Amino acid sequence: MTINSSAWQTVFINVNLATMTDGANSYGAIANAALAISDGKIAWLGKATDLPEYDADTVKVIDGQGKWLTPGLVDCHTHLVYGGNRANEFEMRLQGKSYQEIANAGGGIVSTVSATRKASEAELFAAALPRLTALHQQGVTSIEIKSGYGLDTENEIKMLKVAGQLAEALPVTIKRTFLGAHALPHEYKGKPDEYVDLVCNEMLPQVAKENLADAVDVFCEGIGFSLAQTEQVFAAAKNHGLPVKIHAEQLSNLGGSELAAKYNALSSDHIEFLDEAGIKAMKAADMVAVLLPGAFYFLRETQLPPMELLRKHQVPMAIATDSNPGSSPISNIQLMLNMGCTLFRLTPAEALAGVTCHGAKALGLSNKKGQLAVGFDADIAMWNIEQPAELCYQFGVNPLNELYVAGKKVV
Ligand code: DI6
Ligand code: FE
Repeated sequence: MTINSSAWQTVFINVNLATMTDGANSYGAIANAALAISDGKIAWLGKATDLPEYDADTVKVIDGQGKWLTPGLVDCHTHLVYGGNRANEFEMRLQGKSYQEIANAGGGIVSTVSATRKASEAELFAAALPRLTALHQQGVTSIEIKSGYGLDTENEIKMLKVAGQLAEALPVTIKRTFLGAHALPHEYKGKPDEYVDLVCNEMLPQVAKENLADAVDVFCEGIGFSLAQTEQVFAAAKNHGLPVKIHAEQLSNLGGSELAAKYNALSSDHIEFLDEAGIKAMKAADMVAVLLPGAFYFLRETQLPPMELLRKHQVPMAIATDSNPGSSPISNIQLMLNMGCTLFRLTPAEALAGVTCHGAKALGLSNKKGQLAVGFDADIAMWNIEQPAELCYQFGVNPLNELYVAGKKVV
């Protein structure tokens, strides 16, 4: 292959690379490396001793002084646009009430729905921006944001528009997910099928028409939507050419992951109660298992996701914050890396793959994000660390040194 170094704009020298091109098997590390960028893409990478000649007068040279580069991080599951907060429910849970009891008593998701409906676009934007900024400052360059606290056409669209505005405000790639089937709004109490009809026949067509979502999600759970209702939403999504994903097997096993596999879903998320049949179906459908240790921690769950079986069947595991007001009020990706290891017993390489290559796959971005590889987007984090495991080992001190998006320095 001939290398056209005259097209390079930037070259990193004196760096170590965690390329994350080997899945969760290893960091894909290259020590004493260099990396070149051309037109926002990675144009070359390898051992420093193999670096082709380039014109140091026209290329910007960045001396990394031995720091590590990883792909920009991916947070593939968040609900970070919402009104209000639920600290009151946190107190109730500390006094012994369960998440389900609070939801059944009219709290939970629907209490955030009231606050979100009341908030203007500007107010929702102002509340979400610090959460997104915090993640971005920790190296996140791609993120998913779900709707699901509007639960009517107008307010679901309002949330998705705010998610779009966030993408204008910060140099972060934002994938939007329509989660109209998140909970039953109070005005449809006792009429879940009518609500699902509204989701399928009014909300989803409008969202698709206005191009406001990249995917469709359903909360398939005893306190959410049944398997049959979930399938109705998936069928409607398919009609509109939108990929699906699912909140499944979080509190019980309804078989949501297997259903999602039938629809070639991008991912099944939470999955503490997932069984081997579901795992096999996910593998056959090339899905990602998205683990959300923040929700597991915050709800003080005890049922661990089936990591051993996921490994055995080589289902790629992503990790995400699930940033939301009820079950994971957390906008900290480093904490998730740490919890992925301490709570879910992932190896640091598995955890890092979870927020890079596998997180990107969960968003349908596996061919351009989440790896340091030639032709991939030059979304690159530079870290003040001596070894990649440090990213999972500590939190509280931000090891991010610099962040690049499409080859431009943004932090
Ligand atoms: N599972 C979750 O973890 C979030 N949504 C869902 O379906 C929690 C949403 C909330 O409690 O506000
Ligand atoms: Fe969630």
